[in-house]
Amino acid sequence: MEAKRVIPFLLCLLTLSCCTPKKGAVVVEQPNVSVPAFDADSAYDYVSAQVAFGPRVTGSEAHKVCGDWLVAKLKSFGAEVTEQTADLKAYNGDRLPMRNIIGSYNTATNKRVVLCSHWDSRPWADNDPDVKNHRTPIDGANDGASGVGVLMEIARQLQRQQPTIGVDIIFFDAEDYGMHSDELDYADNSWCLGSQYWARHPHKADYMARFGILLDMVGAPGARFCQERYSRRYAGSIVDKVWQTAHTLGFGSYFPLTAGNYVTDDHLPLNEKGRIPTIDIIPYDDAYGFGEHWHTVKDNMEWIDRATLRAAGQTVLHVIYNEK
Ligand code: AHN
Ligand code: ZN
Repeated sequence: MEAKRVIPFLLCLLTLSCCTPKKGAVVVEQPNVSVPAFDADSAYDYVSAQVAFGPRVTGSEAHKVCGDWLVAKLKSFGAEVTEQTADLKAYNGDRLPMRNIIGSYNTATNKRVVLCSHWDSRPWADNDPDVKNHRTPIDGANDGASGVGVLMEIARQLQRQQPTIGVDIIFFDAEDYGMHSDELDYADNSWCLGSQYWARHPHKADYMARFGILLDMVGAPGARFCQERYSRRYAGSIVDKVWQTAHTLGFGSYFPLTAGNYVTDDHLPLNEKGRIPTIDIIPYDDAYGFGEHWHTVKDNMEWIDRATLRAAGQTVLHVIYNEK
């Protein structure tokens, strides 16, 4: 049933049960929460603005300029912005001036939810069918910019209408500097360096959140966000809540109720070190992997579809505004 028909139906039921409570019956109040409409054009523009800076490879000039833009934009959307910087080393010895960017809303409450994405882009197109591209940096329109674009639009909405809970939007750096696929050595732990750092050093002492939602590659047409396995293991009830919400809103085709695979991503340090139950909305499918454009020079604006951004963004907005 679509939302338009579900709501009057539920209201009818509520009126019937609320007006004539049986003696001793528990009356559950269901105030009608209004959820803002996610503007997919706006999210799309935030994706393309990031891509226009050039590849946001950690330590590059484009990375610095884009980071400044993200900070300024979050501030303009009324967030309290915290920046975390650290000098990290990549698995291959490259110096990584890490910069995590955190935008916080409604800091007075400790009923909090984390929304996160990585904002760096991969330094190499090492999955490209043409080996000549294996050292070329990618646009990362989907892999990186899409999740951040959706969260920027959510930030804009949070300023316009405050939900009951507090929200921390975290843009993690240095997610995608993981081991190049041509390397023969095995490098343990080369991915997700920014989120690993944050899990060890949260931006506030003793920081805790009810749960977290990671958005990764949420822009490709027809994306299928199978239920990622670590998410089910560590945050099964949040997976259920988010997928159910998506289905209620009519986005069921993007959110199949089937298990995906285990994906090493920024939600892992939050679950394992930070003890925050965190899910990953990511389009991994055993048949197609992350999609043919993944870590190739094709990961550009041509792979960004407003309908997918909306499916992810509107679903997350509903979850946030329904949190009490
Ligand atoms: C690995 O390929 C190890 N993890 C996938 C996580 C990822 C990469 N997300 C974006 N790029
Ligand atoms: Zn990647």
